[in-house]
This record gives sequence, structure tokens and C-alpha cells, in this order.
Amino acid sequence: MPWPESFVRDYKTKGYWTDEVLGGLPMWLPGAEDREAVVTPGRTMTYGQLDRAADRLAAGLRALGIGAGDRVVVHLPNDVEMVVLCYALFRSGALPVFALPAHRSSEITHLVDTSQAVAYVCADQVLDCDYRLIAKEVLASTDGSLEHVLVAGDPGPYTALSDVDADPVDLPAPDAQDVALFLLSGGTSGPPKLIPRTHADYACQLRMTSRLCAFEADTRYLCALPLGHNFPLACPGVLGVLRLGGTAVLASEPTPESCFPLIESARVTVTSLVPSLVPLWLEAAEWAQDDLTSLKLLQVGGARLGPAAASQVPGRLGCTLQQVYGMAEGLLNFTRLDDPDSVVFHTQGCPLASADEVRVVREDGREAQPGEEGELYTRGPYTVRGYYQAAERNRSQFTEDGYFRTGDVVRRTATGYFEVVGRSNDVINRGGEKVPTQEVEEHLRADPGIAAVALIGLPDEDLGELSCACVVPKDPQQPPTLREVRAGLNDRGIASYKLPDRLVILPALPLTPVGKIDKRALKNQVHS
Ligand code: OOB
Repeated sequence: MPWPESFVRDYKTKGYWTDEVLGGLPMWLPGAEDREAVVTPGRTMTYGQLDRAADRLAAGLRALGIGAGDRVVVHLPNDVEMVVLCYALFRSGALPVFALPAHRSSEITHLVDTSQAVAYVCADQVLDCDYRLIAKEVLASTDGSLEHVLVAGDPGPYTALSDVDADPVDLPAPDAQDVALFLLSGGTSGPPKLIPRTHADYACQLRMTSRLCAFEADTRYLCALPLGHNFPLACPGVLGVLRLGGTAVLASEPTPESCFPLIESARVTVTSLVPSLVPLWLEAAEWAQDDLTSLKLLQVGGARLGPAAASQVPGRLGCTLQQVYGMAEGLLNFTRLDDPDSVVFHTQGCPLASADEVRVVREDGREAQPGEEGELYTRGPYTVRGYYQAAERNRSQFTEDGYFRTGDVVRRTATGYFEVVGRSNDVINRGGEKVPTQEVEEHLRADPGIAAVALIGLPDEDLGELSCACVVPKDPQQPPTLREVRAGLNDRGIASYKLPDRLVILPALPLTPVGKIDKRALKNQVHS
């Protein structure tokens, strides 16, 4: 879904879109060769090493026949291999499809099939999950595009990623208007949609967010959230910091136990979190011995951060807070580094670029006035015009003149800052992890003990929302238990954050006059 020609011209003339493509590193900086590019608890990689490793891997992929335009599903934890792979794929013109670490065979199969991926790159084992078993299930159930399984670590029956290696070859540079990567939608209610982001639009995002967040060559960014998510990847995140010669520090978990020692040892200056982690960090900062004084900026986004937690950040963590309200489809809103506390604590920021067009549309279709609630619509130089291979969804989620209907209910202040109030469609935001209700309901309906089901969000102090499965059992004498329902879903290979937190057994589900499940009534019923 390309941007119309007049927009292309406008974004180029105004300098939003340049010839910059992803995959470059600032090797022209003095001493670049030996600068620290990526730091993990066990390993440091310099810019020189990263640059060469990316070239060798790109050449190795090409030798396997993986090149320009091929889709590659990437399912790796936050580690050096993930960063090298990103640069190798950008350089080779192959397109990463970024899965999240929590995804399991069901989601990966869907991603492989939708993208017609030729390769799946995964870890060997992370905690208790053997990714090679996921590969096996995916190979058994996809429709046949997949030719390569590349494993970081012990490959088992597959190919070791470290063996994908060849002397660098000249590769044709991609065009800046070409798609560079696919992100996954968090905001749609069915299975994740693929979001095609171009080199030009993503480079624009990196440039503008870096400027807004004052990233420089001495910035040291801690990636605590999963690297394949837009927020830590590119807001400005890992790609932003590496574009400028700074250092990306990778944590395997976003917990204080794993991050605080890294902040001290790698002298981290900025990081990003989802709101559900903030109370843990605030509490841990009270007793932890680690020196956190290098930390200058904490970005929080992915779900709404309440003013009570927000206002404690500067005092307890000794850094500036920035609220980030963003989406993989594009639009990013930030509070500014010099905004007064009242704005930083109480709003989710305002758009990154003056070319970001935003509308707040009331239920009756009219434009909302400042302070009035409505759904946020947006279009702009880094907001997509459509999902990949999803014509029907595109008709409902984009307006004819190209605005993306975010599904977020917001209020806009007189100065143009947003407060996110909720969602108009059916996604549960469980601490920043988005639970697509339709997808989970479909899996639940396959349970022979379940006659009807609806998944709803319930308010929760820590996570913002919890998921609750409202189930009408086939046999009222033998209703399923929460444990059984979760085990059944787990067996179907879906990410664990999508398993319901609560189960309510009901004799029937309330219906709207047209016969749809009335989720609003259901929420009231379950809540009271
Ligand atoms: C980020 O991206 P996604 O694609 O996982 O989820 C987008 C949705 C938004 O439509 C909104 O419903 C919710 O997540 N959201 C927030 C929020 N930030 C995102 N809701 C309330 N307050 C916030 N600050 O989540 C994402 C992408 C880039 C940067 C930051 C977050």
C-alpha cells in the first residue's frame, strides 16, 4: 500500500524521506573500529566487529539463496546475534519479520505463512523453551515456503547460524522506498498483522526520535524489552543509538535484577520500559546497591502509565521521565525532555513530527474538541497506509484518504498532547503486551468442553488490564477449570501472555440486539 505520489513528493521535499537506507554503521567516526557497539553481560562487540560480522552473514545468507525481498522470520532473544542478523538482513535486502520471544508455534506458523518466509531464525533454548521444537512444529504445519531453519547456538537437526558465513560480497543497495522490515501489529484483535516499514520511513523515524531524545555518539542505550518490538528497536532504541556511534546494551530480562548491574557496569544513560515494570524498578531502586547515577532518561510506553507511578520516577531513579505513546503502524507521541512535570506525569505526549496528521473522531463521526474523547486517526511520513496482504482489514482500518484508525480512545489537550483513555476495539493491553481477543477466542472454541466463550479485559492495579475468559460450558455439571483452559491453550502453542488470567463460568453470554456478544454488558456483569 504505497503512499500517494503527492505525499511522496511532499515528504521528500520537506526532508522527511531521504536516500538513507537501514543497515549502515557510522564507520567514518574517529576510532569507530574500536568503539563499543553492542554490550551484553557476557560479551562486547566493537563497531568494526559488528560491521564485518554483518557483511559475512549477509554473504552467507546470499550463498544460501536468501536475498533481496525474501522474508525471514526472526525469533531471537536480546543478544549479539540478533543485532548482527538485523544489519545482515538490511544489507542483503532480505526482510526481517520480527516475532516476539513469547511467541510459540501457533504465532510463528501464522507469520511464516502470511509472509511466505523462506527462513526461520531462532535460538536453541531460552529458559525452559526449546525453540528447535517450535521449528519442528512450524515445519509440520506451514504451507511450504520455509526452506531454512537457522539456529543461534546448538542447531540440533538444523543449520547453525554461525555456519552461515562467507567472504563479503558486493550487494546491491536497496532503494530507500523499498520495504525494509515487517513489524507486528499490537492493536488488531485477530492474529497479528504484518506491518511493512520502508527504509525511508524507518530512517525518518530514527532521525527524528534521536533528535527529540537527544541521542548522541556517547549515548548508551539499554535494551531491556524484546529487541524486535518497535519501541526498543527504533524509538530511537538500538537502531537509533547504533546509527550515531553510541552503544546498545542488551539485557536478557527487563527485571531490576538483570538490568541494574548492567546499568552500573555499562554506564547506561537511557532505557525504555512498559508501565507494569515501573513499580518493580521504583521499589528495587530503594534497596539496590547498584549505582544508577549514569541513567539520565527513562522512556515509558506501550500502555498507560498512571500519574502516581510517573511522578515517582525522577526522585527515585534520579532521571528524566519521558512518556511514549506509539504503535508499530507508525505514529509516535512523546513528552518532550523540557516539558513541565504536569505534562510529563499526566499526558502520553504529542506527535513526533509536524507532518504527523492527527484527528480525534467522536462516536458520532464529528471532530472532538479539546478535552473530548474520540478515536485517534493518523497519517504521516512514517505511518503505513496498509497492512501486508490484508485487503479486507485495510478497508476497515484505514480511511479512504489514508488515515489509520488506531482504535485508541484519546483526549487531546488544548496544546495538542494526548491522554490515552482506552480502546475502541477488542484488544486487551496486558501491561503493554497486546492480547488479541478474537485469536484467543478462536483457540478456546476448539476446546470440546466449551460451548461459547468471550475474552474480556478487567482492570488491574499492576498490569492495567487482566484477561478473563467468560465460558459457557458444554456440560454445566463439569465446567472446565482455569488450569485446564490454560493447559489446553498452551498445548495449542500460543504465547503464554495470551493465556487467560481469570475464568468465569456462565450459563449464557449476554447478546446485543443484533445478536453479537455484548462485551460491555459482560464486563459489567463480571465486574459487579
Ligand atoms: C507500542 O506499539 P504496539 O504496536 O505494540 O501497540 C500499540 C498500542 C497503541 O495503539 C495503544 O493502544 C497502546 O499500544 N499504547 C499505549 C501507550 N503506548 C502504546 N496506551 C497508553 N499509553 C501509552 N503510552 O506499544 C509502542 C510502539 C512504539 C513506542 C511505544 C509503544
